Amino acid sequence: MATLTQSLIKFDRKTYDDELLVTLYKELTKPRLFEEKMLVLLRQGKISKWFSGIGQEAISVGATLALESSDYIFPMHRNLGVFTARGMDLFQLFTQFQGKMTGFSKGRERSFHFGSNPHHIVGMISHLGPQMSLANGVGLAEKLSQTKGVALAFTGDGATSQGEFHEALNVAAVWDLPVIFVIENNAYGLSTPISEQYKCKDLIDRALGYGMEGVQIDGNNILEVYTTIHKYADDLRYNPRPILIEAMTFRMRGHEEASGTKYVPQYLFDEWGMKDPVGNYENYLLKIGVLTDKMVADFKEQFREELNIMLDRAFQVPDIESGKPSF
Ligand SMILES: Cc1ncc(C[n+]2csc(CCOP(=O)(O)OP(=O)(O)O)c2C)c(N)n1
Repeated sequence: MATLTQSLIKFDRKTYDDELLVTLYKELTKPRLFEEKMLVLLRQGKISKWFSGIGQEAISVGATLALESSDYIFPMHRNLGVFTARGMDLFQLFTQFQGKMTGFSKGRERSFHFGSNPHHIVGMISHLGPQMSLANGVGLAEKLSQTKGVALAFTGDGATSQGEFHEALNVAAVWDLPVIFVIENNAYGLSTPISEQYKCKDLIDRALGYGMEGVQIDGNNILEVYTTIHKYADDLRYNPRPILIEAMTFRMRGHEEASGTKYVPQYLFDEWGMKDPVGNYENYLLKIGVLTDKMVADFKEQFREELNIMLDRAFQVPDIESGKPSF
């Protein structure tokens, strides 16, 4: 994990108590530690494919913790933090990523294209855009049944160029559906930079065209993500309408781990590395005395140990094809 000497992100704790700040820290750090483990396994040939969300964790985690656990979330391929922040069982997650029967989708889909109804998480649709229309369906059901729930759909900057993005946002606006659309603008859609992706200045400029509110936030600032989504979610429950949120961030690794990053200039990694969401938030909490070095070290050690135990258990589960443990 990046060790930063100073905080480059301006955090505002508002009236949040220490307990909430620490919960946000722990949940923010979990997907990072989880992923660091997965990247090692990938290099050892023990998992076959991985989409990294390193550097984008504040969006998944901040959004998930800002919602009620009954609100439906529609994650994409870089939203590991949604699964961990919703408290999904780590053993089951590992077996999901290994394509085993004990995974959430019983050996199908493997990484990221899975959901879990008990967790109110709808599995990612590979075509990217249709997620947003499905979120509309949930928003409509919530509105008609007056259950006061909201739906939240994630999308990347690349997927905003798909027809379904426009259709979904238009319908959501016309029908006043309680749906939060979160664009994770991480500067690249595979190898296409945003300068070749859209011509408007910012993606929230599109909100005006659909007749909805749009707000741009620092996607690396967990407190800003949490505060913004919490505020809108609470409001949408009583005043249903869609919101477009553009969370600015950066994809710190390749599109997927095998595809490399040759087309990304090094200075962008350097600049965004300094804005690391985990390291900066950790520094901030250390500085204001909410965390101590010992609390940080103990938490990381404990969580890494839990990951190792769950991973060992997951490897023992028989592989569907061979009927034997994996390793
Ligand atoms: C219709 C369609 N075209 C292409 C792909 C392959 N694909 C999967 S993710 C992706 C990049 C999407 O970029 P973006 O929406 O910016 O999300 P990011 O990967 O940057 O998080 C592509 C091209 C796909 N899944 N579906």
